[in-house]
Amino acid sequence: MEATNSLLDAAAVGDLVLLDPLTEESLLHTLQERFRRSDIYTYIGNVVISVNPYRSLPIYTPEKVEEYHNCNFFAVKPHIYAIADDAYRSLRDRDRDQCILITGESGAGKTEASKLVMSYVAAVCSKGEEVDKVKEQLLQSNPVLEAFGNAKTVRNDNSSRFGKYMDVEFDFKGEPLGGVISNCEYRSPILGGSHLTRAGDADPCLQTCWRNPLSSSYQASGMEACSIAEPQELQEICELIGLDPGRLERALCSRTVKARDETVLTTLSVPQGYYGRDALAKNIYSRLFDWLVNRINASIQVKPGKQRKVMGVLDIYGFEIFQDNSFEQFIINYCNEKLQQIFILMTLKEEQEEYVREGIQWTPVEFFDNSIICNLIENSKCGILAMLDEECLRPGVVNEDTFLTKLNQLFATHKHYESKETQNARHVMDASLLPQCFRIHHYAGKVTYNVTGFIEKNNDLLFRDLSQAMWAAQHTLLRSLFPEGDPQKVSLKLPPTAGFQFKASVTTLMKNLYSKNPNYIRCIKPNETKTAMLFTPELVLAQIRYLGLMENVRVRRAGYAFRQLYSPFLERYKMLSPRTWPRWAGSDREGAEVLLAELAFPPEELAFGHTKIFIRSPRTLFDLERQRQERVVQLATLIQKTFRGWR
Ligand code: AOV
Ligand code: MG
Repeated sequence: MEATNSLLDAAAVGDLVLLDPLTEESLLHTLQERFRRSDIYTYIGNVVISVNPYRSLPIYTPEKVEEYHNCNFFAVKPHIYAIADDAYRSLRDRDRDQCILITGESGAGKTEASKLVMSYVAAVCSKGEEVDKVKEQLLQSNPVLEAFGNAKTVRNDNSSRFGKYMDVEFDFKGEPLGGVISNCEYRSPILGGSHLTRAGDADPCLQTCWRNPLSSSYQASGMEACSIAEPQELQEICELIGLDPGRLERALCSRTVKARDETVLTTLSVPQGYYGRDALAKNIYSRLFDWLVNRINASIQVKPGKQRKVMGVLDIYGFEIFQDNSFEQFIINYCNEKLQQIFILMTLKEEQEEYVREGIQWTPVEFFDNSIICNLIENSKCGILAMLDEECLRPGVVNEDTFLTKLNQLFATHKHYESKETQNARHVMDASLLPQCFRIHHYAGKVTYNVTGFIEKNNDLLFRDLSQAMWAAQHTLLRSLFPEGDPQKVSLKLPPTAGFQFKASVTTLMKNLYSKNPNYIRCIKPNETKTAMLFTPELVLAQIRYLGLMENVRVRRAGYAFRQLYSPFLERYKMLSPRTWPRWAGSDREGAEVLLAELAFPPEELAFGHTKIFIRSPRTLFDLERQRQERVVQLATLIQKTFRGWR
């Protein structure tokens, strides 16, 4: 095992579970040192940490695929292929559905990682005309989705503007049958829209298509009502979609409001006009994208009724802490909080299952359970999202002040909630917490959210006049994207809020993930300038915190830090006892017992499972390894002497 091999070089430890002492500094130092040696992958148990090298490394060749194919996870250097191989074999041979969860901030390498996993699995599963066709379809769906769903941003030249979850389905032999893609709307339309309007932060091509025709379309008239500034552009759009320009102009500049039995047409103010236009652009784009995903799904879907095993790959963005955090960050961080929760639950569940399988006494160990934070956000009666929905549904003029006041009252004594008021009560002076903000103590750090815009973003409404105008267009595809625009189907019910929809899709996703065996890839971005092999410690340290890596190691260490099958264990350490060296005649387990009894480690440090030996702390393992190295030197000297004697 690499970690134990490099005892004398702690910085090169390949598995952070064995890091001793475990501190933020030692963790950071290890990652930096490994990165310097082009070892971009490091484990925490079977979690892979991947640091983006920003250059192509010769570690993804067919020879490498061969090296990792059917490898022993701990016998080779940490690599994303090792986790892919482990997951695939576990799916094929042990009939366990798998999921691969890839997290990290923008530009950290998540999408690249998901492609590496997919291509590895495609390379090692069987070949044949039919299978190759399926593989091709699955792999080729990605460029199509990227063409429509990715854009250049300041953070990443090829930034995914959508969260992606893909289930790849296999038959009992491990041959791919097809798959299902879910477009997890974490960024779009909520965030997807913002890149259409922020100049210099998005694909110029997208801006030309979606920004210009509408945005230069407005001007304030004397009544502060909006009107179209460039009728020519309106004309062009309408020619493209087959719609009467007058109809679109009306829908962009006014709104039909029903009051009792009367229908009143009111003109929109300039900000309302901008809002409507942006909502329309966002809706066209995101609905088109959903349509595309559905089309791809129709071609890769597996016939119902077939027995299948599933490998899910989740490529979503990680925790975000900016200077100014709004609804988008709140939503994204909520999702990450849920992923952390599922990580804790599943890791502990897995540990527990392994202990039961191995017949070992299980003593639960204290760890931080973040359910309290998840609950603060999602509790259906009094969570922050529920409070926001309540505010959005309140008739009359709504604003964020009452929403914030309510939260401040409700959570005045909550350990993970802070407001200006509670801060004062606690005599904590922090000028950064402004009156319109609240702060949540997430598992990964404290984030201050500014509530301005929460209500509008949560409502995320498309004026009915606009959807009706789109439905009236002759363009068949466009028309089909706005079914609610059919005047026959007018419903008085308000559409669900963005927060409500998001919570529902997170819940579905969590259920799906919880039914599978998890594998984690945590991606880290080493610098802000996309520079090859540059490692900025402060930046990486921030991500170590956001990704909760320290907590990650602690959870992994909750029980026993190290475990290994008896046979390789005995093979490695048998030289430490004359009773087991050079050969042990009994069973591997008995050999390990004899050996460890002789070395006199404290009994609580060890547990003997049915097939594996468990060692509680890294210190004991290192001690074992130190003794082994000393013995190797002794033996080498002895052999040299013996040879000299022969001469
Ligand atoms: P992301 O998916 O995490 O960001 P990407 O996977 O798109 O980030 O990676 C960003 C860029 O980093 C890629 O285009 C590559 O140039 C480089 N890169 C990433 N991983 C590797 C690797 N293993 N080897 C070499 N280069 C790599 V975002 O979708 O923005 O959240 O939204
Ligand atoms: Mg991406």
